[in-house]
Formats: sequence, C-alpha cells, structure tokens
Amino acid sequence: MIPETTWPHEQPLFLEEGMVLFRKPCEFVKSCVALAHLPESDFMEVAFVGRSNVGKSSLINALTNQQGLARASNTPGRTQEINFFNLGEQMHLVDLPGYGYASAPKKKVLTWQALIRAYLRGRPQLRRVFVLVDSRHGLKTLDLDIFRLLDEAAVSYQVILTKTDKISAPFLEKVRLDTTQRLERFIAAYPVVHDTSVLKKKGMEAVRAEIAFLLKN
Ligand SMILES: Nc1nc2c(ncn2[C@@H]2O[C@H](COP(=O)(O)OP(=O)(O)OP(=O)(O)O)[C@@H](O)[C@H]2O)c(=O)[nH]1
Ligand SMILES: [Mg+2]
Repeated sequence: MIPETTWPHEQPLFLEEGMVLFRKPCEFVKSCVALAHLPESDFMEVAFVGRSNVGKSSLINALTNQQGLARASNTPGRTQEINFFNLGEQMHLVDLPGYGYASAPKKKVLTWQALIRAYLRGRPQLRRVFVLVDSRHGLKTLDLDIFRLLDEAAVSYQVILTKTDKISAPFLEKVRLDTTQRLERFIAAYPVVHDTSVLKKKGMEAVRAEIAFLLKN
C-alpha cells in the first residue's frame, strides 16, 4: 500500500514507467519560429524553459539518452526556435529558446521572449512546464517573471535545478530549500524541486517518473 503522501517520483510504479517511456524512440518533429507553425497534434506536451545556457537542451538529451537530439552548446542562445520532439508516439518534449540574455541581437531575443510567452500562455495540451534553474545561481528575476506568467495562465510548473555537479552538497541543500520556500508564494508551482546533473547523470529517473505520471493521469 502506497502512503498518500508519496510523490509520483518516489513511487516504484512511475519510476519504472518513466524508464520504459524514455527507452522509446524520441524523434525531432519540427522547429517553430511562430505560433502558427506549432504542431497540430493533441499529444500531451511538457516544456523545458529557463534562462539562456541553463541546460535545457542538455537535459532533454540526457533524459532520452540521445546525445545530439536537442542541440546544446556553450554559447548562450543556442536554441533559437521552439523545438518539438516526439517521445514514443505518445507525447511531445518541447525545447524552448533561452529566456532573457543570450549571445544574440537584442531584437532576436525580444522576438523569442514574445514567442515563448505566447506558447506558454496559450497551449492547451501543455501539461507541465519545467523551469530549469542553474543551481549555482538560484532563482533570478527572469525566473520569477516566468512563474508569474504561468500563475496567470494557470499552467502547472516545476523547478529543476541544473548543473549540481558544480556545487557542494551543503550548497545544493541551501539552494533547494531556498527555492522550495520561495515557490510557496506561487499558486501554480508544483512543490517538489528536482536537482539534476547531466554530467553525473543525476536526477534523471525522478524527472522521467514525473513525466510518466503526467502521461498516465
Ligand atoms: N557541468 C555541467 N554542465 C552542463 C550541465 N548541463 C548542461 N551543461 C552545459 O551547459 C551549457 C549549456 O547547455 P545547453 O543545454 O545548451 O543550455 P540551454 O539552456 O539549452 O541553452 P540555450 O538554448 O542557449 O538557452 C553546455 O556547455 C552544456 O554542456 C550539467 O549538468 N553539468
Ligand atoms: Mg537550448
């Protein structure tokens, strides 16, 4: 019997289903620079959003075990479109451009921001937004802007701390606690904060389980 307080990512059922789901083929569907180009499919979507260079594309590659599926790079501003990936003919993973600063012309960055905001606000099949936050830096103003936008749009979101291989365990605990506490003020925020390292392959099972749970429910 599973206690009611057990989160999906702690349940063997969803850990197993997450593993099975992410072993399925994951294929690039399309890149979109305008809302009119979004796929018409009504597959459930989960999107990865966050500041430039935080590790969105790398996390998609690590979750799917497919290096090079989503293009990642050291240069902030690598992802320039909304990229859709079909996972197991069951759902879409959505890789968004970086929110805010990027090594790209200001006009382009503003265009991405408008596109990201429009997508996040108006996509009925979007079941959860994973807001990636660099564990070295914690929450920044741009992250809080995304939270407010998602609160207003009543879209469920969840924070994933990235690059935890770059910080000590005590520092991670501090950032995680601080992040969890600050999220309490935001109504559409899912209260569990995950921590991940693509380099150390840490935290992947939990994120896969969250997604498997969403797909099932
Ligand atoms: N050490 C470490 N580096 C990481 C990790 N995840 C991503 N990186 C590095 O961070 C840089 C940015 O990664 P991306 O995945 O391209 O980041 P992004 O958020 O998609 O960036 P944009 O598309 O430009 O917004 C790359 O050099 C990655 O190798 C991690 O867990 N640990
Ligand atoms: Mg990217």
